[in-house]
Amino acid sequence: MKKPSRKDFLALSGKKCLISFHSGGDIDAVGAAISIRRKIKTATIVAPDRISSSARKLADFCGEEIAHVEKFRAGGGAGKPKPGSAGKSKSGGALLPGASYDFSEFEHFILLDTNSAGNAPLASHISFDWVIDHHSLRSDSIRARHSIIDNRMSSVCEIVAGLVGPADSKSSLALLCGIIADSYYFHNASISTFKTVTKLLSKCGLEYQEVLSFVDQPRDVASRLSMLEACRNVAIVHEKINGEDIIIATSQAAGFEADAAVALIDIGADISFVGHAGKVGARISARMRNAHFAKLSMASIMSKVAPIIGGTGGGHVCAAGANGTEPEMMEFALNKAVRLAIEGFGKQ
Ligand SMILES: [Mn+2]
Repeated sequence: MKKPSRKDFLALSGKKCLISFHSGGDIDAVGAAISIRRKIKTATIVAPDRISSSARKLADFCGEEIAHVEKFRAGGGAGKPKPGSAGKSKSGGALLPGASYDFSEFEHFILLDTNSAGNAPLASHISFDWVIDHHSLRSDSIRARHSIIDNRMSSVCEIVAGLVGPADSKSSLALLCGIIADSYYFHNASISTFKTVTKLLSKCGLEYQEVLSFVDQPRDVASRLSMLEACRNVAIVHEKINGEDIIIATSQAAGFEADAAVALIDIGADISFVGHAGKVGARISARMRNAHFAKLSMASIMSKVAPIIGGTGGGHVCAAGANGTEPEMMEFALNKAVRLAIEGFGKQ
């Protein structure tokens, strides 16, 4: 399939487009959505559920409305949402199981920052014709007519910056925020990332420190509680492999498992696996310190572990995830992930 071009993308101008992203929209997903909406003025951003506090601050600053999915519920929607109100309703703005939704007013559907049907709740109601993402392909990848999936990119914002560029200063700011956050403050960046960032920074009209204030939002209380809870429940494996000390931390959290996995790396683990066993679903987040780059891939471990929890997994070398439908298998899946990581190190 031919990679879509800037011209293909700009052909969406004037069309009724729906822009969405993965569950728990972060500043990369929402930043890219804002930037595209400012280019395609006839587009609407629809969040499948809650968005992060930093994403909400960015959307409010840019004056961008992020619509609730509730607005599109067939037979009695919640009415027009206020700007930046996504995630503030009783249901958290999330899709309700069993409810039907009417998105027939839209001609095109754009999915950002994920290619996995399991991670994009709207994929069960919508057939996305555009998928733009920087995660590796998964076995439940959505096959869109136009798809740009490049896991060498730091962020979906970097891909969007290269594809269409920013429409204005706020669009530049939105793209910058996503790149800074998802490159983990340029830990995972290329020369081209820095070139893009220089252009965006000169266009956004703000100093770098001011841009950082959007990315460095105090975390949601629920996220902080989850990180602390993950620390309390942590199981530690310390192995000496080929003369090297390897610390692997595993834990379970009530949510925000990606934040918890990052927190465990920050306090000393080389690799972390944090699971969330919910009432109906199971998710695992895997993280690895950059120092072990190229030795082992978290994406590959997650794709092998995912079938245990009845789902799919993938991502990047240092950051990956899995989701499935069998939470009761979580303990077993986490143990398997640890075994695969140790085996992987042993093979070096
Ligand atoms: Mn991203």
